[in-house]
Amino acid sequence: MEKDQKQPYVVSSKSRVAVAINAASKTGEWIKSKVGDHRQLNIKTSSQDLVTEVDKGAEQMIRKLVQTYCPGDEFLGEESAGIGAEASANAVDAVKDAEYVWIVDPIDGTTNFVHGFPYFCVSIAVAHKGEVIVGVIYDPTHDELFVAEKGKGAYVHGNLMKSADHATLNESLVATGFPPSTSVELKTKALTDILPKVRGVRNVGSAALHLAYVAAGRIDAYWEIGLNAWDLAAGALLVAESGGTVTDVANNPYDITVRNIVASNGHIHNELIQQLHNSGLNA
Ligand code: 2AM
Ligand code: CA
Repeated sequence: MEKDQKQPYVVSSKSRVAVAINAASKTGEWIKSKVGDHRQLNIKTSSQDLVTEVDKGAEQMIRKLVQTYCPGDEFLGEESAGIGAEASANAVDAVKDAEYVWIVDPIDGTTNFVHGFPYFCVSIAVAHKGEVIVGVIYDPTHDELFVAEKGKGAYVHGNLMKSADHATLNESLVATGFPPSTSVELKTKALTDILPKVRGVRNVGSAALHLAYVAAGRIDAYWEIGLNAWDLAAGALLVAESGGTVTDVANNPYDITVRNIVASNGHIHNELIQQLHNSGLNA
């Protein structure tokens, strides 16, 4: 009896969502307290690709919570995965068949965090045998918690989210991003081609927030080329659970190896994919 009482408390798979919410909100509050107060700014692949001690500390906080409550689960975090596209792809490959893997971006939007531009978030997903089953995104500046569980819908502040209803590109507000890993020519061609065809184009600098905003119906679609699993996994589930569509740019269904993302309200998906193909984005 006494021995049992000393066993660590291990959550069931259902409660992984509770651990993810707890980790995202605690870590997000700490990150917010560090805006304007980071000490080390290190460059990863270029001066557009940054990391601070806050990114690393935040990842450690989340890792410790996962180890405490879900020992045995695998962990894939941006700051421990290795730098560069190849290292990222290898890190995803190593865990994609795991029973449970936590896919974590401790700060999505690090450049914004460094500059005090108030759009960054914590992104935490759990995949079961490669399928994302939990997605939690917390934006501490706006105190917005986005939560999705596979088959149970997507919520913000506890309210069910539904992606937007707009049926054509010309009535749609869309978003994209410009990660340093992708060719300037491809990014700008897609952007200049689509600008006259949509209501507007936004870029807040965080892939995870763009996906959360598609789920919330605030924007109709989002695409970006050259991202990593941790930027996308939680947000992809939010979009799918809010009734939207998530694929790669070739229109294959989303999985955790996807790097070129197209997420939409569903109604404009094919029109957007065609538009991107016409601009030379097709693989
Ligand atoms: P990050 O802040 O976690 O690095 C902005 O266009 C998006 O691109 C952000 O979600 C950002 O995530 C991501 N990003 C930034 N640098 C990147 C890089 N070198 N490779 C891939 N994605 C990157
Ligand atoms: Ca990051």
